[in-house]
Amino acid sequence: MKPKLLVARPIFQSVIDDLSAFFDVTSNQPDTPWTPDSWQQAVAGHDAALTTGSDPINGNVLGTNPRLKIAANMAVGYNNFDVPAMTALGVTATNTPDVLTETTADFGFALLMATARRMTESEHYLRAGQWKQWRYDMFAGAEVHGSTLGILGMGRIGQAIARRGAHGFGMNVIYHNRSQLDAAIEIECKARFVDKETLLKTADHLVLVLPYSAQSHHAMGAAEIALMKPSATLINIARGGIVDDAALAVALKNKQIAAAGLDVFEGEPALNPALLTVPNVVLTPHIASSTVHTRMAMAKLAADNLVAYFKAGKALTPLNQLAPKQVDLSS
Ligand code: 8YV
Repeated sequence: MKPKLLVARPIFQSVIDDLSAFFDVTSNQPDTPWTPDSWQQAVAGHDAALTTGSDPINGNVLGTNPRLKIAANMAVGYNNFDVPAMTALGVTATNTPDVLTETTADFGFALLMATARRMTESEHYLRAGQWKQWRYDMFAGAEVHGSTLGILGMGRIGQAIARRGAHGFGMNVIYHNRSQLDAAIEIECKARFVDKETLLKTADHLVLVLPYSAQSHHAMGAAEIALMKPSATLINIARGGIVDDAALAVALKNKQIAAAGLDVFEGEPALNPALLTVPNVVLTPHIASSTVHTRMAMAKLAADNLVAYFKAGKALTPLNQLAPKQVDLSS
């Protein structure tokens, strides 16, 4: 009997077709929204789940679904997983590292540029028919080339953004991270480690690329934003909750910082309504990894993790190291 797989959200049909060779697949291709209860019930009776960043695998879901052996997240971030609880119950967790690094860094840089150069604000003005004549100070933004790029969280995506800034735009790159990177990586990224306060005070453009956790919750709150330069921009492509969005909206309104570019939000897809009332913010709906090629690579890696687990007893990109759970497919 094939293992039973639940695919939580719509994905490429070709990936579903490939998975169907190995699994008895139940797929939410119509994208019916889950409630906590319906999600918990849906996972029940499945050996495996292919999840996205909004589908929780936590104590409640695990507690009522003893059959679950693996959850493969189609995302590099995995704050929707309670990995310690999964590990304790022998449930393998996987994510999709590497395949989205460069694409997400491209988007981070695009958002930085759109924010610094006020691209969406000026487009709205143009579309509203307000452009009557040229003016010397029209949508005058901040310089990108040669400026100081600050990166908070210097993992794979942070490093890819640093390379773009240093090598492509001649930026002076500084970063802060839980630990300082090896000298060879710092040299390659032309990036210099500084403490968080120096980072916030010095950056002309600050990009957040750190994982979300209890420790990083509101890592950028009112006090941290207050340390930034009035001319600075703040870019969040990491996770909602890292920035205190209410405090940011106030800071943008008061021009405490010049502008922000946000791809992720606290409580998304809902937004703090105050963010919609300030013009100096570029808002995108969590699309940093969204190119056709990269989303396909993410879906395939999530699928390959599932197949490898059941075929070879070991996932390709596991987040926890476990002996595979007894695979009993008789029921
Ligand atoms: C995902 C992301 O598309 O990989 C991540 O961590 O934030 C995005 O690339 C999103 O989480 C949906 O799974």
